[in-house]
Amino acid sequence: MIHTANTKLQSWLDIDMLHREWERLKRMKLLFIIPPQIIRSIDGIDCAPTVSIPLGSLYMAAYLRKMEWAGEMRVYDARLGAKVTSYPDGTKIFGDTWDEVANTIRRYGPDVVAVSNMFSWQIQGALEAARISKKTCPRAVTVLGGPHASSFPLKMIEEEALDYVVMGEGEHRLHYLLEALEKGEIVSSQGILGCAEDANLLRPNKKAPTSFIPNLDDVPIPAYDLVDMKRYFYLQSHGYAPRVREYGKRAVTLLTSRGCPHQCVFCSIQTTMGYKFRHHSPEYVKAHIEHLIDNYDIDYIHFEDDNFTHDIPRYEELLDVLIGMDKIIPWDTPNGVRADSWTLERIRRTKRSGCEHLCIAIESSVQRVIDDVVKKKLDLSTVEPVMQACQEVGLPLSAFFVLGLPGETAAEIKMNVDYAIDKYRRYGVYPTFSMANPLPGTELYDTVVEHNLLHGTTLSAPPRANTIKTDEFDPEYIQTIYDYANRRKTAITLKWMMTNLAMFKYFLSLGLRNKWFLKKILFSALKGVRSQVFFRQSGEFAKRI
Ligand code: B12
Ligand code: SF4
Repeated sequence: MIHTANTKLQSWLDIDMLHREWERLKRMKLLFIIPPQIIRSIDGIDCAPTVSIPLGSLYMAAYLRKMEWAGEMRVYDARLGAKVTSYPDGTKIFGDTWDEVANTIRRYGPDVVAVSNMFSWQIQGALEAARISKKTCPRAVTVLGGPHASSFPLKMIEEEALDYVVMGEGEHRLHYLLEALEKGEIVSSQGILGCAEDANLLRPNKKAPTSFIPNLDDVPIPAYDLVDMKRYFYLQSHGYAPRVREYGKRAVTLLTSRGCPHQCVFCSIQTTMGYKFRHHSPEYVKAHIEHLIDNYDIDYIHFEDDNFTHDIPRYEELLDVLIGMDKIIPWDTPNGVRADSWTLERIRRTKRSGCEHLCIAIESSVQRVIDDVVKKKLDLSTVEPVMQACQEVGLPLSAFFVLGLPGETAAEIKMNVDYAIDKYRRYGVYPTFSMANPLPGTELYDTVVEHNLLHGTTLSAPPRANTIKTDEFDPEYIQTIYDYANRRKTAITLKWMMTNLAMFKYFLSLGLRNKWFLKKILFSALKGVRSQVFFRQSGEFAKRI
């Protein structure tokens, strides 16, 4: 009797298990892919590869969970393999090899592959990942998203290996797409292109053709549990961090808002994140930070909002949150914040809340250039008092300057560099110079294309590439002035390192552990020394500036 009952129970359990297994097999499988990084070189030196937590994919995954999407998902960051492979065609990648990428896709057998691409200059890697996916798993639907896809959707949808291109924020769009695919419905929604005709659904606004999530708190805290956070911290503290100020800490990037209402000519943020400044509530930010401390023991935050200090009352509320935390977490703003809107008291509170380094975006020391060329809303007269105040409070400050925008005169570019160096001498404001880069989706890009100002053929060139020529200056001049700026900066850096032994030791230990980092440092130092010598010797060269 007992035996029969047990057998019945057993077979009932088995049926239940089989049923569950069947249900599991029926569930859609989604694979997020962050492709290996393509290594490009400038002046014969390879750009150092970097690794960072893939926030975009983790936000989308968290949103799918919140919406109780019934499928199964995995995040595959192919960069985490952290090795370099060279291919016969001369390309080099960092992370897993393309064969390993194919094997991972094959093993998981996804129904949908969601490829993420953050930088235009890395788009080839994203397209290759989609092609490999089509080859290894032809039935899987491929989707591409990220800033480049948002700027060039029509170009991207021409790619055979891509079934869909998603523009702008992906959380609600990916959810909609997955549900439509599951139900076998026709996909028709603004910002999702399955073919060129879907562009008809876009808004007429060229720069921000999609709508954006109105209430950011609707997006839950990123699904960090889907990635190996320890691996990111490990690689970041071994020289693969994009930001060097981390001192090997467990640092994270945090965004408390998205979008920016300004329209600087070189900035492409509106295409992905829109003009409207939208922010999380202070409660959300507090919960996010606490989640990261409790689960991942983080000890450093990079606030990378597009315009972190745009809304001053909300910034003050954020400071209240940071000051009120059980433990003060050190933070910085490596993406740059507004150079105005600061008072001595605000800077004091900023420091008290844990800020270890502020970075302001000045761009040019010439008001005409700021107004007419950069088109940034900034009153230059407000900047110097901020420098003085930071010096008084003892808050380290750095500043961004951009060199070589069409419309600038050669003299103005030189004035910009001299201003930056002068401000370092007087207030210790560390300068960061960039060459203007026509990012897809920007006014600068349109100007460069329209007036044929492109030097060479490389649009979406890697950072530090010199791509613009005008009647006023040629790329050689920009290179000269850039080298001049960096020559003067090298002296500053060396002095700074000597007075900061801890930093010097840290750089040295990173260099010993990571050949990319070592190369980068040696290259910068050599370039600095080379231009010191070169500038002294070559009267002709020196005359140009
Ligand atoms: C943080 C940051 C960095 C950090 C990254 C660290 C990190 N933890 O990720 C670092 C320091 C590496 C960095 C460096 C640079 N950056 Co940056 N960076 C950013 C920033 C401010 C935030 C990135 C982020 O986390 N966004 C948040 C998530 C939610 O957004 P997301 O990744 O775009 O994903 C969303 C959508 O794009 C979409 N989506 C993304 N992938 C997919 C995939 C699918 C399938 C779908 C459906 C949707 C989808 O949905 C996501 C959720 O909404 C962005 C601006 C921004 N607000 O995004 C610039 C940005 C990405 N950077 C930019 C640039 C230009 C650079 C530099 C080239 C600057 C320079 N001259 O040095 C360098 C490149 C360095 C390198 N090695 O390649 C540009 C890229 C433009 C472009 N077309 O290339 C951006 C857009 C800023 C801008 N103003 O234009 N950056
Ligand atoms: S550079 Fe900064 S201020 Fe200018 S549009 Fe971009 S995010 Fe806004």
